[in-house]
Amino acid sequence: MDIINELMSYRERDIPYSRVLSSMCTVPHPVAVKAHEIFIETNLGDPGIFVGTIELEKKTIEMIGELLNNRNASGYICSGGTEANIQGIRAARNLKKVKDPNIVIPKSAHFSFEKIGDILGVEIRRAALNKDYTVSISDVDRLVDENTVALVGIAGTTELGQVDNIKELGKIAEENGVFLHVDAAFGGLVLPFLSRHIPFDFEIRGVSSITVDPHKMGMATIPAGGILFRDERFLRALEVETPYLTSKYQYTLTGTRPGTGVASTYAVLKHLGYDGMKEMVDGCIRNTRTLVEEMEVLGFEPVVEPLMNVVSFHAKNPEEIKEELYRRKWVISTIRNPKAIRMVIMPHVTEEVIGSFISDFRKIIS
Ligand code: 0PR
Repeated sequence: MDIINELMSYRERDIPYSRVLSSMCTVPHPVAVKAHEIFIETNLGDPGIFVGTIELEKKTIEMIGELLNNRNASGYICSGGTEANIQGIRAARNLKKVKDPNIVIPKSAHFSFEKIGDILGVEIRRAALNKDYTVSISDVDRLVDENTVALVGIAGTTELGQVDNIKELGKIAEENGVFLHVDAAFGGLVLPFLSRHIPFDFEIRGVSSITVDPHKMGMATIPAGGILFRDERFLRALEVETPYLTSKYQYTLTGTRPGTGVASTYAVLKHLGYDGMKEMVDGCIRNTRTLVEEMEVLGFEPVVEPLMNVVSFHAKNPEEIKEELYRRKWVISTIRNPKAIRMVIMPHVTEEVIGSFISDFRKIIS
């Protein structure tokens, strides 16, 4: 057992999630861990062997599709939001063939779009933001031209949890004959469970693809990202031939890929059901409110009133606060524009965690 002890000694140096208020990942649900174990050796890169696992993936996509108002959505469980965004844009680029393709994304988009520009050779045009940090629709309109293959809207921005006006983006997409990819890596498993209806998914006609990551608010084991397309045509646009495998074509970005994400995603959604997921999301929203109230008492105002469980607070010296907290073994993050400290209130950030965080926070600002 020497090796195990050695491994443990490394693992023990990791910071436990109970001290982490900066992450969009969380402790997986116990049923996800169980599912992960059962599927540990599966490889969806060769679906002719893992016949049951690929069937389970179809059911999982159907379940998520239903949540996102499209039972007929097609897609797959991938390594995360980065891969999902790459594949969404790659499908759009392959379907609308132009010589110098560009995409129009909000300035608030996740840094995975930097990689997309580089890998796919599409020009990235960044649209300005409104005062509330949602994308300016008029600026998107200004940036679209005949070489635009896709627009991107964000449903749950990484820094503020803000949701772009996807309805209006959908109209521009339809008017210009371009695709609309919605990055709901985080919000995709939050928004369907909020009491307030915020349209962002396939219910909007112009939406062609959605990124939604079970390894964020789906409490699945890492890696479990998701890309869903309105219909199968998009998957066909991603296919390459795989002559010697059990399947003739492959639409995924990676070859060998785990079935663990599929199983753990399915297990959590099935086990908790709609009501259980709503309860989990409600809890995170409640805790976010508690945190905001406590921070306001200490003189820190949120940059925008949080829609979901991501919140940033204006701060004069965000980096100093972050470092001081890190010394006390708390992890938060910072944003640069505007200068603010950022927190994500995942299921592991309980009321108790918030209480002890605030008590330490008070000490460092006094
Ligand atoms: N789209 C959005 C809106 C995201 O917020 C993220 C990740 C991605 C795409 C990319 O997803 P993957 O990282 O799964 O490829 N947002 C988090 C972030 O950058 C990822 C993260 C998670 C970072 C946990 C740190 C961490 O501890 O903040």
